[in-house]
Amino acid sequence: MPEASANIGVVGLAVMGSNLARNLASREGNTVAIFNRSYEKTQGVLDAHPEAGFIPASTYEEFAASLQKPRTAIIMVKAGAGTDAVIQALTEVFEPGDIIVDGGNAYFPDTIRREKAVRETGINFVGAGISGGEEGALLGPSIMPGGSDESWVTLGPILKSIAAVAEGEPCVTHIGHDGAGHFVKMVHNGIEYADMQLIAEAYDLIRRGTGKSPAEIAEIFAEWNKGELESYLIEITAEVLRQVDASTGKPLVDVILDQAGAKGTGAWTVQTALSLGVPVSGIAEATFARSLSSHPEQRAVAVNLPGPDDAFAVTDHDAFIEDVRLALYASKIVAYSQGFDEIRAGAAEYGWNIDLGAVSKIWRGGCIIRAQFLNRIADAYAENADLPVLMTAPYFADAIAGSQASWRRVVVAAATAGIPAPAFSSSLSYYDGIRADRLPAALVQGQRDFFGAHTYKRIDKEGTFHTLWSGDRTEIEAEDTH
Ligand code: NBP
Repeated sequence: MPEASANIGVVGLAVMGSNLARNLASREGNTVAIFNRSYEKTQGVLDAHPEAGFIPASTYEEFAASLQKPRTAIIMVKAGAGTDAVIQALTEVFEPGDIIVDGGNAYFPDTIRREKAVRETGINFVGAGISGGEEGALLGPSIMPGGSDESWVTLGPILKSIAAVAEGEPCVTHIGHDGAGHFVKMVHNGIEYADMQLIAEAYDLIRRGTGKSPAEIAEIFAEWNKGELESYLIEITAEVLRQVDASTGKPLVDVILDQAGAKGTGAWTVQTALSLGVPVSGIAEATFARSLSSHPEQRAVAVNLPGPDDAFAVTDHDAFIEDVRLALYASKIVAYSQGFDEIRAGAAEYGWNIDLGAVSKIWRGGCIIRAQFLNRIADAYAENADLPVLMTAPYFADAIAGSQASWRRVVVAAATAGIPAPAFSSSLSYYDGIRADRLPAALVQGQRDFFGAHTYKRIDKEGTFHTLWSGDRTEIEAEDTH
């Protein structure tokens, strides 16, 4: 058995695990034990990175023996059955007080279940969302750990040592207990879906409205990246649009099949929001837009459906592009506002004490949605930690006030031209809905009472009421039994 000389271990040495292990090994004070189900991968990582000083293990027993107590291991394997298999194996060789971290993309209810089961053995289980992909894992990701306060004491310094740093602060914070970290990572991904869809709609509108080439639009995005939209996603959009396909000489974006894939975190965000009753319409539309794109058999039969007669002709290109920029900014504010709303609702439902300002700060570096903009969110929550609607914070309310005329023009232009802009238009509808003094929900309540005696409340007196629709149509006070 090896000497217990590693302070941290990594299980699972595919792309994410091997990069995370190298990141850990590169930080002072860390000695990293590594294990992979099939030993070839372990050998491959050892051979490729002798400088890392890894301590390899070929069995779970050897792996446990190589770790100092409390033993701390980060699992980076395929989410699902693989994660359960590794947890089972580790609980057999670890002891009470040790810490098992799942750094994969687990669905948060699984993390809640696993934490509960592992806790019974006296071992700590931490579900940690890790964002930033391959490069983030190697150079510094944004990390969203859940789990117990006890495990954070040991884990905190290790995770801080490998996380991205934004404005001098490590992009990691203890999000909350059990599944809180994976919940927040899930919503992060949902916001990412919305942000990407909004950018894609902006590109499409500019291209079809002005006839500019992808390379020209890349320059517009590069310019936008110097202002309030500055973000990793805007930056890489310019790179993607600039790319020329080597085999055809065409813009790469024109030869990529227009069917967007998804690994499911957007769907989880929307499903969870539906269960919590939180309207994350921007994230939902972005998720559905990917689904719509990925049904070629439907698109093939629908392609001949009529659109508007007139061609889309924008006369003032510069003014239109500025309108699209502002529409993108306003819609983005809505998407983030909705995402934070979901985190707030999740925290209330599951009893997590989540600091929303801290969440926005750890997303400033390392992750896919990293952006300047997140500082403004942190400011908003610093001002009022219980802000019920993020976009009502003065900075965002002013930003929308300055954008809304453009936003409305863009949504009108898209609808008139027959160009799909589901995220732009649903964000605007959400904005108009949430700010409405009165909504037609009153009529919906009337309809519900008519066909199902679901009852309604009145604006002018307490109580629950039902109208005798099939009788003399008088109103009676009623208990809501439905
Ligand atoms: P994969 O998701 O491709 O998983 C491959 C790894 O899982 C290999 O090490 C494999 O071992 C191991 N594994 C499997 Br499959 N079943 C196992 C089992 N029953 N017991 C033990 N090990 C098992 O790796 P990845 O792409 O590096 O991703 C790792 C995690 O990180 C995933 O949860 C993924 O969702 C997440 N991820 C996150 C990001 C991000 O940006 N945060 C990006 C990509 C992935 P083997 O070599 O023996 O087959």
